[in-house]
Amino acid sequence: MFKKGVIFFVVSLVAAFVLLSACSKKGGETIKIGIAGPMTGDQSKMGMDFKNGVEMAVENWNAKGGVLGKKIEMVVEDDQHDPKQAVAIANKLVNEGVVGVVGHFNSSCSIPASKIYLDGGIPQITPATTNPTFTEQGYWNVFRVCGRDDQQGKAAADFVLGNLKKAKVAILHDKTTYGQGLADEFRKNIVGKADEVYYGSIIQGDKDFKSVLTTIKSKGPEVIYFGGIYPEGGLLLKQAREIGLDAVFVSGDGCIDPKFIEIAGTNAEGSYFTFSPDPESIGSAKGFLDEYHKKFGPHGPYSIYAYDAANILLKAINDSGTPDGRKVADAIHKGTYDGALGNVQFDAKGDNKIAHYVIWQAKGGKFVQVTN
Ligand code: ABU
Repeated sequence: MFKKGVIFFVVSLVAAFVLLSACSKKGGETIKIGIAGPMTGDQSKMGMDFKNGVEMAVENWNAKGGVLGKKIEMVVEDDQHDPKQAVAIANKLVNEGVVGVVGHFNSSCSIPASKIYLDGGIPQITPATTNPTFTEQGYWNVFRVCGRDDQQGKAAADFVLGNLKKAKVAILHDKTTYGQGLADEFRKNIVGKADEVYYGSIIQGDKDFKSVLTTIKSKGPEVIYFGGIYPEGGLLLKQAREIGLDAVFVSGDGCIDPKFIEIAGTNAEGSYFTFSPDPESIGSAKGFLDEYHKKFGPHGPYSIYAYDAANILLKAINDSGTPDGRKVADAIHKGTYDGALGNVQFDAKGDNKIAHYVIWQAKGGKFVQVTN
């Protein structure tokens, strides 16, 4: 009994110390914001797109004097798309005294990290995490600028059934929170309307998918729907074509990056993807695109989302007049933000009220929006 009391006292003391030291760091010379994502490894293109988008927003704010009378400092951390590493860097960011975090990319990282940010009392805005669980946990501190996989999976199923009019479908995912979640949302929406000839998984990081693809080929699908990210998606498609599996390849936002085409080569041609509308057709995105292209070259799918996420966070710090995380999150909830993507407002859960999915296709070595 005594021992339990002592342990509780020590744990409380350590927690109070960590929180106090994070709070005192918030009162430093600069306002720190965290940027978290896969900065190295096979998904680092996404992390770099995040970093570039946030950097542009921060430079613009700093050019106008920063926020709360202080310069803004970026603290960039690499989660290597590994959930354990995501928790470790989330703790690091909280201890570093960041006022809020833009990140992570992967749902499997954003979800466990969100609890650390919640306990640390800071808001987290993800530009790209689409698994519904992220905003279904009842946390006050989570926001997403992008849409959700229940919307995205339905959009893909509607397209396969209504536009492609395909009836024999194979479904494959990478066993991640995002990949399996998205595949299951797609599956939910084709049940009773199409013939599911195969449902299965691959392992993220594997390079040879010919065995599973040979099994899928024997089932004669007209469509392969893949829930996963471009390193595996590009290879899957390339190897499918190599074994003569010519089903139409359909996937989600995790595959819509030039890296996918780089990996799949000309085999990418004709495949379909769900994603949000092309920023090139959004008037409010023009300034962002011009500046980004000049600074960094071509934008990635989520560069603009990271830019808007950073601006939303910085505007909320400015509007609330304090680095206090709870007050900043309240300001994000109450605010309406006219950014590069247009108007962004969040519902009570932290989801973007106006998120819309359209269909894109790989054509002539690039991605082209094909539906509205
Ligand atoms: N939404 C695309 C991939 C990121 C994620 O895991 O949600």
